[in-house]
Amino acid sequence: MAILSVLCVLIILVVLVVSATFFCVRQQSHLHMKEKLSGLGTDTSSDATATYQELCRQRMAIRASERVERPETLRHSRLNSVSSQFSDGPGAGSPSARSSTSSWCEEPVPSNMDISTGHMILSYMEDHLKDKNRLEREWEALCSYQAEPATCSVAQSEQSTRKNRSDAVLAYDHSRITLKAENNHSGSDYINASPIMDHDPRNPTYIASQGPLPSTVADFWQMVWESGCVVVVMLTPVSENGVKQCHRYWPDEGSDVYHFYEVNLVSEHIWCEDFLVRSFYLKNLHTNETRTVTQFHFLSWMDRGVPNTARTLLDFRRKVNKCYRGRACPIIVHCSDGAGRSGTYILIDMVLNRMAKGAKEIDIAATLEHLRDQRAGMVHTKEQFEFALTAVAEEVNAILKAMPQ
Ligand SMILES: *[C@@H]1O[C@H](CO)[C@@H](O)[C@H](O)[C@H]1NC(C)=O
Ligand SMILES: *[C@@H]1O[C@H](CO)[C@@H](O)[C@H](O)[C@H]1NC(C)=O
Ligand SMILES: CC(=O)N[C@H]1CO[C@H](CO)[C@@H](O)[C@@H]1O
Repeated sequence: MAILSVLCVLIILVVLVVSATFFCVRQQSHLHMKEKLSGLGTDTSSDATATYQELCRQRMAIRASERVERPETLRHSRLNSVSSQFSDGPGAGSPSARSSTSSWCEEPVPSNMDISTGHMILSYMEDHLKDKNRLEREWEALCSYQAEPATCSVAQSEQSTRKNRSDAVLAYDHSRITLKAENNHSGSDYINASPIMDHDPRNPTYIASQGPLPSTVADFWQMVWESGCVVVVMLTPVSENGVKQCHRYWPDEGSDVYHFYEVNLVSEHIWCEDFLVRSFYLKNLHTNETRTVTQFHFLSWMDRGVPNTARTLLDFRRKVNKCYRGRACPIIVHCSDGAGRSGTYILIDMVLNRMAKGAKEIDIAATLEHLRDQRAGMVHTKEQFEFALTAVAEEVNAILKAMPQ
């Protein structure tokens, strides 16, 4: 009996101490928050933004006829007439493909976040960004991180060699996308692409893939088909200073057939200088089944670099996720090698999604190690890692600002 009451008293004491600590931490992060808000506020609301929006409005006016269509609309009402509605050149689209409004707008910031979590994350980010040594140390530790297991015997086999764009990023044996053998085009189930899991170990949230080579375009569409993918995120220009980054794996206009996948370019909509959206109608010629695939193409992110502003990439991400709307299929993310820019994008998206789902603790470095367990070389440079931190902080800041006070 005595032991029991002592235990009870102890438990009550522990609970009291824990809540007191939590309260203090909260108070502190509120303070941090105030500073942070004033700090970040300056770089988002300048004339640069106005100029940028004006530029986009102008673009939009020119390309008003090319607005991207909602995939549902396509599936339900355009199924029979898809081949008649390519809208490639300005003004060339059929009237039914046009949308009445054409003003450029940034995707609104979602406002579903636990406010104290937001504040804690912001001060965590702030500490990282202020203390360059801390960032340096963290990056060094990440550089020496060894994924285990890390064998790539299939990727290195003679059959697969010509399917790798670079030998720096290969798919691990334990974490690679396998193409269905019965559909095999090239006598191999290998493609340089890795499933990336978040929480659910059976269903990948993303597929990180290298940009297709001329010889792997059919494999790429096979992967799109077999994974049930409806959204593709492309983060590289087709070529950069004359260096090929990715084969143009879609038709310039009309349709092309890759092995037995027919791809129709339905629309191409330029949102702004930095990115555009294409809508494809994909048909499996063996079964006659069809699907709409939307490709979001970010144009101004160079190999081993970072985007010009976090704001643009964040708006791009919101548009991707609005189109995706929490479906069950993985999002295919690719750049050239499918690891540097792709890893940075996935890191940002994964962290922000976890936060939106109410995660109380976010460790970006640990999240990156989790990504590197699944694909080699995710996030190539310290600048890219720092960019991911900045982008997360900026989005949290925007979400907090958008919340009712
Ligand atoms: C691919 O298909 C061919 C016949 O169509 C077959 O001989 C070969 O074994 C298949 N390859 C794989 C990896 O399943
Ligand atoms: C697919 O469509 C074509 C032409 O409409 C038809 O000849 C073929 O039998 C269809 N195949 C299947 C598997 O339904
Ligand atoms: C390890 C490996 O097979 N690497 C090859 C992947 O493909 C590229 C381009 O074809 C080759 O240069 C690599 O040697």
